[in-house]
Amino acid sequence: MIKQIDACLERLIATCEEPSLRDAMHYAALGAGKRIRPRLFLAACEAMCGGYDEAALQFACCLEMIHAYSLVHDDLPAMDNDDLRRGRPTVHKQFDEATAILAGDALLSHAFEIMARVCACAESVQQDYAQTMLIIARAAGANGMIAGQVRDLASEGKQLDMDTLEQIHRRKTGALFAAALEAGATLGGNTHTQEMRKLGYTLGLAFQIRDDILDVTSTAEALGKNPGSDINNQKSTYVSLAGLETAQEMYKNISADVLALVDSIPAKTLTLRDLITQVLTRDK
Ligand code: GRG
Repeated sequence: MIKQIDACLERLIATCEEPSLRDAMHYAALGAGKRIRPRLFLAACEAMCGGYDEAALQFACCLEMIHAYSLVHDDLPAMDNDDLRRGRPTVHKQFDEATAILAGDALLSHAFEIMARVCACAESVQQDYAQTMLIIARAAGANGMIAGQVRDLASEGKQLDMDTLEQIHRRKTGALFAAALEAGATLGGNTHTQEMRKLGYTLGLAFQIRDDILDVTSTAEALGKNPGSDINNQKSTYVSLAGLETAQEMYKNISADVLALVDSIPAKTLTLRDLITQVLTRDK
């Protein structure tokens, strides 16, 4: 699945005609990331209808382009100011700040252009392309991931309570996870979409707790990014609020919730379950 996603990303980014911009977009989107969101989308689609087609692959890649843009912008000096991502220099370090801003902008707009083209070229009304696009757009936008980022930046230097922290991560990380699963299920036949959405939000929170744990227990070499970024930026994390041991206990419980949710969905979720298990046991 990852090979198909990367081949499709290559094709979609190759249509950018500006060589220096194309290079930066390629660097940002095709680095050694885990491709979790597009894989969740395709696995959800497959769970509902037994497979996925070229349109599904393109939607999946749009999710990855939106995710890649968020990483590029999040790493900028005006935000988290990180210089290592996916085991190599961040885009603004490898190129320059202006190029990083523009490559992020281009990845985001390219994703919307591709999704709009899939909708416009649809020959059949059987598959709900427009609804699939809407779910992704809503999650990426002002009431989704970006709202999470705004709240995250505003929280720097403040000691948050657990509910506020959860509300931030629900938008910043959870929204795109939930959209990947809900949109995949929508494209795959428009069933069990709300269960998939709930699963996505729960997985997103689990992912974030794991991220906070790895941030204090792992190394830059293993993670491909510098640990301690949240602490350096004076951000609250599950570990800073609850302590490492309690965060680990929370992680165990939420992981069990995630797997129970997958198992409660009456669809062919074998591939999805495998993928979710990989996400829950990740060490980078
Ligand atoms: C709109 C600028 C902007 C930001 C939105 C999503 C986000 C907010 C910022 C991205 C940075 C960040 C630390 C998000 C928290 C979730 C997280 C740990 C993302 C990293 O995702 P992985 O581990 O990354 O899936 P790879 O590199 O594997 O794709």
